[in-house]
Amino acid sequence: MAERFDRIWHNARLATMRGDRPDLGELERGLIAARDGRIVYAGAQSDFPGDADATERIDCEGRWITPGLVDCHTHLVYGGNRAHEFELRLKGASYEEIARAGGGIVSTVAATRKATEPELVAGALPRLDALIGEGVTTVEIKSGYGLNTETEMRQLSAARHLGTKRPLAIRTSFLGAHALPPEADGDKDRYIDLVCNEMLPAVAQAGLADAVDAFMEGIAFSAEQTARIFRAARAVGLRVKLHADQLSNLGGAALAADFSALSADHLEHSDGAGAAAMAKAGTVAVLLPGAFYFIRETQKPPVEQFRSHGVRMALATDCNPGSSPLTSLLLAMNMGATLFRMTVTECIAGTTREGARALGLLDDTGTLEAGKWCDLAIWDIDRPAELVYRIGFNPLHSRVWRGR
Ligand code: DI6
Ligand code: FE
Repeated sequence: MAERFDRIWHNARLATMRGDRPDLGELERGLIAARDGRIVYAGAQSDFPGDADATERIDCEGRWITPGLVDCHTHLVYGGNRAHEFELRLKGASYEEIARAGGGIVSTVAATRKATEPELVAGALPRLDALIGEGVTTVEIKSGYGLNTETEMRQLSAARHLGTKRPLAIRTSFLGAHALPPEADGDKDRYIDLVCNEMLPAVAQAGLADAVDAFMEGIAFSAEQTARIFRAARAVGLRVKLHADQLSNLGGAALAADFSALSADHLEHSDGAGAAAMAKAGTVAVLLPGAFYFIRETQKPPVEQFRSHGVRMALATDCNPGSSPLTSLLLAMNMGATLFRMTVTECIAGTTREGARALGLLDDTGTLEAGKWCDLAIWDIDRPAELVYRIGFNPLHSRVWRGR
């Protein structure tokens, strides 16, 4: 008897992103078959049994299929916005002046603390919908605009809630060590005590976080404070990630590697030693060209060092109200190529396979392979390079999440 499938996509061109190939794993006459939300077959149409039975058959008319896109670094849930600060900056105000006048990250913390969970969800939905509209099927969302237990948990809960409102997978990261809240009176060590002893255990207990992140930087937290948080994360069984070497080189990449971090992110100021440590630990480099662009950074991440050491590179939006108000992963790909000189293959891998790897989800998504979730993006393009080459154009034809 012929095997039964829920859905078959035929007459497609596939960018399977399989394995470690230096290319996209292209297949000209490809077919994908799914059952119970998982890919059962992704390969040549000619090798697929012609008598297979399916509830639905979709003729892709030669369109390209990539894995559904993965945005592996966002701060999508927050209150208010910072458009006014942007105007002030254009008139010449410095970041410090704005911060002293109650602006900056602290203003987003104030707005987030005031917002209810439904308000946070409603505020984030248009941003999430923009990502979904470009074929995104998995999004990571961080906390870090609450900076107290109650609001951090509300932010994470809102992030989880978004996954019940839209058909996509949400992964959450607890970023209590994002900035120092005003009530901490400048005492970073005491605030880190609170993060390690109260906030993180409460978040872990409630099952609200899939990973733990921190912002290691002169204006944020030191290597020692970051290591304390990472040890606390380890104690509750959570993997870590790090905002590392964004504005200066404090050795964040190497510290992240020391703790077998899933990823180290930003990395503009990282060096060869950091890249070598990351390669050895299997820590993914998450590059965030939207933040580089928006704060008009000039120091580029050491992409050539990452390549030569064999560090995997992912690309993400870093969607946040202060340094990267970006809700287009396609634009992030174009910026990865234009600003960081990443190749087309690196940009597409960075928003599929490597994004999944940076979230610890590679067994389940990020490539077109039997056994993985059937998360697909189907594109009206003639060659995959168009996903990277165009600016501000969305060629998505349709999106499939878990086989639908
Ligand atoms: N790095 C950044 O660029 C953002 N957070 C971080 O850790 C800035 C966040 C903000 O300004 O709201
Ligand atoms: Fe970030």
